[in-house]
Amino acid sequence: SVAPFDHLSHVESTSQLPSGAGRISRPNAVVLGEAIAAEEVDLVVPSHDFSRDALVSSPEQYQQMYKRSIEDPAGFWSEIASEFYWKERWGPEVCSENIDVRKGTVKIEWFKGGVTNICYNALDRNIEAGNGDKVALYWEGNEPAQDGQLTYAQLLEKVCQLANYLKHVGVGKGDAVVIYLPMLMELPIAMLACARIGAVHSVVFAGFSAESLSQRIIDCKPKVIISCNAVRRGAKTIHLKGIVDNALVESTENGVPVDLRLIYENKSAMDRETTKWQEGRDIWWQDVVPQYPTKCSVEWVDAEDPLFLLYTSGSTGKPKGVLHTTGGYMVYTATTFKYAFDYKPSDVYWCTADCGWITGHSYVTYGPLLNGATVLVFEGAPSYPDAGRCWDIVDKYKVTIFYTAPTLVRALMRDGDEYVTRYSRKSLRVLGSVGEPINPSAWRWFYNVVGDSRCPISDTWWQTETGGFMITPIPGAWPQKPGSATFPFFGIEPVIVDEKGNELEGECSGYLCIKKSWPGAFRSLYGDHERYETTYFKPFTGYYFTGDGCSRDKDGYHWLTGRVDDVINVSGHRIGTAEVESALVSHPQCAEAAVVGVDHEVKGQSIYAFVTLVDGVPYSNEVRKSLILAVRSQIGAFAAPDKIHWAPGLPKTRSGKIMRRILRKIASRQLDELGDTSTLADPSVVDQLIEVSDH
Ligand code: 6R9
Repeated sequence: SVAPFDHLSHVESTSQLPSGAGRISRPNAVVLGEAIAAEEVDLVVPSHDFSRDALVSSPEQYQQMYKRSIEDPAGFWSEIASEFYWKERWGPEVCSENIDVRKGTVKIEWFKGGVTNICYNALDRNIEAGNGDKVALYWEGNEPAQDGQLTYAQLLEKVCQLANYLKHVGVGKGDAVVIYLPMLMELPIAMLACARIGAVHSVVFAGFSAESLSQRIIDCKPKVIISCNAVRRGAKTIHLKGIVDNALVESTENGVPVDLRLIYENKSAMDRETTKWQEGRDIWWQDVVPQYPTKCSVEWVDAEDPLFLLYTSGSTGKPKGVLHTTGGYMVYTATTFKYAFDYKPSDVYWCTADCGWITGHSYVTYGPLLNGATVLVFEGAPSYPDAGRCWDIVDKYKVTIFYTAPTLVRALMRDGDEYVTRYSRKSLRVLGSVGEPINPSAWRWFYNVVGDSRCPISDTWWQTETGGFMITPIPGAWPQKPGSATFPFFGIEPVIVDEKGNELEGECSGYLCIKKSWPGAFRSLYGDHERYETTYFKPFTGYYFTGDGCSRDKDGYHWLTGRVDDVINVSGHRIGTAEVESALVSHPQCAEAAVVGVDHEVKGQSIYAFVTLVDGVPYSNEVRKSLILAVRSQIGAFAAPDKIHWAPGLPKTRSGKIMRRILRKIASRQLDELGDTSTLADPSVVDQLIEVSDH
């Protein structure tokens, strides 16, 4: 069915009613603007005012657009693509694809034959439309007093200077450039400069170890690496240049020396005198780039020419180089940004993700700038100097759209409401969540406390591989349910299948797959198309397999349950780790929880939960019992954890993802198989956990 909204016809007209009349006949629905009680199973209905001004104002309107996008994808996407500048228009076939391995090689192409440039569309096009003096980037440093800004015209000049330099040193179309930078404005500048000259950027998150960096360098063989000498994060100084040096020793030994290292002098963290330097090979950005002209001609590229590689970890083996191309990615990131955040030209948008992850690619750099938006880039840590920093920044820049991860929401929730309520936050209009399922209690806190029960939350489900949002609320269009990513974006046909690949209908739960391609889909894994097919298109033939579990409720809402590799099977009951975690975290004394499965003789697997309690609550048997009771009462006795392991901290990547691989090893006491822990935000957490479990 292309009409996931039929069942909601009873709320379709709320946006036409006078303000306040949106309270629909369901007793458990609230209008946007009302606080939500912790246990309410609810629909949060958009207010009259929000819907009236929204790009998509009603379920009906969404339905019409969605239907069109599925029935006539070529027409739907061509119309949108026509809003961009194309040197040459694409050919007659807007999309050609084969995602069925039985029919041959998997191949996805959008706007083939079209010739364009994403940097031109993000900058020059917006300047020509009269937005040259609009702020493109605000920058807030690690210390509250450090800041800066660039208008669209100024940003273009900076991008052109770097693009000219790169061309001068021999970087051309199709060449790889590795970028290892923190959240300085130079990071999006470097991405855009590569795009302008047709070079392929590969941003490596500046929290990765030398070993991870060298692995990526060896794989993509860049002509240049762009980095900086050091960065301050919170109270720490991190010597990035030293990490680059070590990575390059390793890559050189593996036959991949990188002869040119362009290093930005990040003065607030470290000056050049104290930076270890090799004359001739290392070049200071500030010494060369500003000498180049502020205009740089555009390298026009085919829609299917590569734009970037971004490495992401699989469950096994070396990191995969996810390859995105130009035209489809451009159209898709711009469109998803616009609708999922109900973008208005007056918005000030802040996404807390780092450009080292896909969220920073699509929703710090490309999606917002393609819309001519004002984007805030934040270098620091959200809890420095204290837990109120985010709201201080929101007030300082009058941020209207705030997009973050559930892990940050839960951390801030744990620090207490006063850090939030001390600030006005009046400018906020729309909130966003990404990276993992947001548990309903964190959703409610985000909604009630941060958003003052005024701002809809776009819980955007998507992946590095998908390029942009796949399942996401469109605020203003439909009622939300705390914890649900709601409905598919335009052009996306999600299906839920069972183990055998049969599509399930109605209320169901299973593996989430996608039918047909979409413009932002990745086109390959760099240098390993076979792995691309095996990982994503072979598990369920005829579909793209996401690796996520998902259920659909009776109203058609989608509930992501986490990676299927994190699903636990206890006595034949399939239990999502996220479900158990959500139950644990709903306990008032639980700050955070991570659940893994361990082998069990009788039950197949049993549930093992790592739990961090709220600051000041003593760890006791009483609390342990009441935590188990919370799971029993919210899910069922079968889901009760067999073991609760007190965790002073959880092993997380710097992007906030819990590394369950490590927890599984600790839970099953395979301590000599912990593997690489260098990408953890705080590797010492692991030792603490092992110590605790010895008691
Ligand atoms: C964008 C990003 C992808 C995996 C994905 C899923 C999880 C992301 C989510 C979500 C539930 C959401 N995920 N967003 N789960 N609700 N709103 O995070 O990309 O780093 O590749 O991770 O993250 O499990 O499969 P990536």
